[in-house]
Amino acid sequence: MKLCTIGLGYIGLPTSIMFAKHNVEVVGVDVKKDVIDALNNGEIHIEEPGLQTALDEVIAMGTFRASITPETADVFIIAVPTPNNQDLYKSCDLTYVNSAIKSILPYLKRGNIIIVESTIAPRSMDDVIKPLVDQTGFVVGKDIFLVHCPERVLPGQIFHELVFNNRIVGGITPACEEAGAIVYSTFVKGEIIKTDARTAEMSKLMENTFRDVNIALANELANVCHRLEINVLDVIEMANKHPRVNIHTPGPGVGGHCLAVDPYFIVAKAPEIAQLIKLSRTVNTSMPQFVVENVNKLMSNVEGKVITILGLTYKGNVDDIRESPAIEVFKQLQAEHNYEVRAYDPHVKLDWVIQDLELAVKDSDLIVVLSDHDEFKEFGDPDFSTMSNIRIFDTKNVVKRVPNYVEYINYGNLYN
Ligand code: SAJ
Repeated sequence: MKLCTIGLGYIGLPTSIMFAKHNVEVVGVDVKKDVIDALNNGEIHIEEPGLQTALDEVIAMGTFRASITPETADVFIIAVPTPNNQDLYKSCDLTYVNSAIKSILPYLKRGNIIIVESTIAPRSMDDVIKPLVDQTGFVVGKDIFLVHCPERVLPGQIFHELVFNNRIVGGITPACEEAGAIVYSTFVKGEIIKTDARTAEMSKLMENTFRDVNIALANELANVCHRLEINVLDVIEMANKHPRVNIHTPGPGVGGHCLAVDPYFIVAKAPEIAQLIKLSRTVNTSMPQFVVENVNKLMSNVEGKVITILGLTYKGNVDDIRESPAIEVFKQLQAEHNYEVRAYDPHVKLDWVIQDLELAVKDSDLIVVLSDHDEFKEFGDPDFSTMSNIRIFDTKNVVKRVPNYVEYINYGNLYN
């Protein structure tokens, strides 16, 4: 089997490498020349546990190479981004998917399988993507097998989840479902569930929407408890002792290219019906403001004006800052006059991000923890005594051990 993957980002690259590890000949295609060159030189451009070792392995096996142009293959996988449009309900922007599909059309042969892994709005396969393939004259379900197989892996655990998660294979026709299932049986050990394309599209979107709505509930609860001076973290711990309750964890907001994006795809298709989904987005996008208001309160009674943010990524142990609420908090705090806002994140290599923790906290008046990196769990180092006011505001409840001279504040005791 030969596979041509379009898009070598957080999903396309690990997926390509996984197939290559299983002796599939893989050509990974991306529009970014620097990414292609780096990969062909054996260097990865994203952080993901196990990715570098796996790339080394498939390069040594000779089963993976990167290229700027697609080529003929048996299977094509589309794994390009689907951002929100800048319209009223932030609908699904299929520009990259459409151009990826168009880029492979000249290379199609009878018997080819095209799999869209990108997250897409409900009905996109039937209403937008199939018509593009129809233009070739090939008959979908007979000559070409068109499938939506949404990616559902968790960044940080991609290699494990690629193999062990269940896989939804949504075909335009039953023959397409069968063809797609065979492709994934190469390495998937979870169940391979066959269905139609529109059920696959909607179930993927609902997985992330379920999580977003649940996090919104936790964030709203944090707000209510703060107003009523109740320890929200204790409330959640206690309520979750009930066998059928699982309140999620409140935080500075919801980020990443999935939960902060996908629910809008449903809302945009049925805005007058999807009220709860819409409201949950509003609650979650309001959380950076909640953090900033509380930072202002904490800073109101100190002389100094230096704030150090720990963690800029949308969640712990990744390098991804897309839609990160931490970035939003950083921007809002910077916009407030008078503050000197510093950022420290060992996973984010940007010139304005300080890489030395002691330097970042020196003379600082408040540390605000916004990502739950493992590095923040235990602070043996650095010596916080260099701070002017020794206080930590931990929005992720991640810091488990701080020196006893540090005042530690989280959502549970913020109202004190
Ligand atoms: N978060 C909270 N409270 C929680 C859980 C998460 O505030 O209780 C925040 C995180 O800090 C982060 C955001 O939510 O900002 C999203 O993080 P996540 O770990 O829930 O999910 P993602 O975006 O990294 O990956 C999700 C996963 N979907 C589900 O768990 C249903 C993953 O399986 C999908 O493959 C991925 O979206 C995707 O690509 O769609």
